[in-house]
Amino acid sequence: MRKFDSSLYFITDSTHYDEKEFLNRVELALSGGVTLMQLREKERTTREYIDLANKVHEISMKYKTPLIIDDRVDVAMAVNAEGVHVGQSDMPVNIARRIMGDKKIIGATTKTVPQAIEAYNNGADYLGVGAIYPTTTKVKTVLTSTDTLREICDVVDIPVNAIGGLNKDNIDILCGIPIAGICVVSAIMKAERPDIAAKELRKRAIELKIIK
Ligand code: TZP
Ligand code: MG
Repeated sequence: MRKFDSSLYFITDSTHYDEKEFLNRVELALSGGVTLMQLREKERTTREYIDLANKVHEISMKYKTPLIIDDRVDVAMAVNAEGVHVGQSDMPVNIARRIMGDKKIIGATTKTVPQAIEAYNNGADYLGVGAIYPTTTKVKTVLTSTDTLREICDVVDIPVNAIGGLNKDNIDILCGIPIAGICVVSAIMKAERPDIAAKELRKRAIELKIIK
């Protein structure tokens, strides 16, 4: 597995939901057509992270959607997820690659051109770039300009996804930038109907020719 489609990349946030409601929302999002999914947990113990990841993986496999685990190579390997996503203070991409092997997807957060070049040279399969807009999701981040996003797309030869505060009413800012896809948390996670939200977001991004 290293072939993947990052055009509609959904990142989870379980903080406001009990497990049943969370898993239900994950399944709705998958049924709405997300193409790649990331389980992102910041507060759980290792055992809790593994336990939830196993449950989420069971659902994502039903939809044949690759599951990426945020931050933790060990958790990704423990549940045989399709990949891992690392940030600038997580395990470096080249070390994650050495541990995980060639078959796993490794994504990296990069906010500047030098960071993007480094992750690319270290063997990243895709980059997440942002935050494009301020976000309400709990994250330590700064804003990345669309000029920087465009420059990153120009200098690396792997899929680049935009992230941060994106929703169907503001993604027009990405028009004409050769990104591979968009990453969202709130626009799907917090929607009344995650399945409809995913569908509408995809439709709008296709209409705007941001994704295919
Ligand atoms: N990295 C940069 S912004 C962000 C992450 C994980 C959160 C995006 O969440 P939302 O709700 O789509 O703004
Ligand atoms: Mg991280």
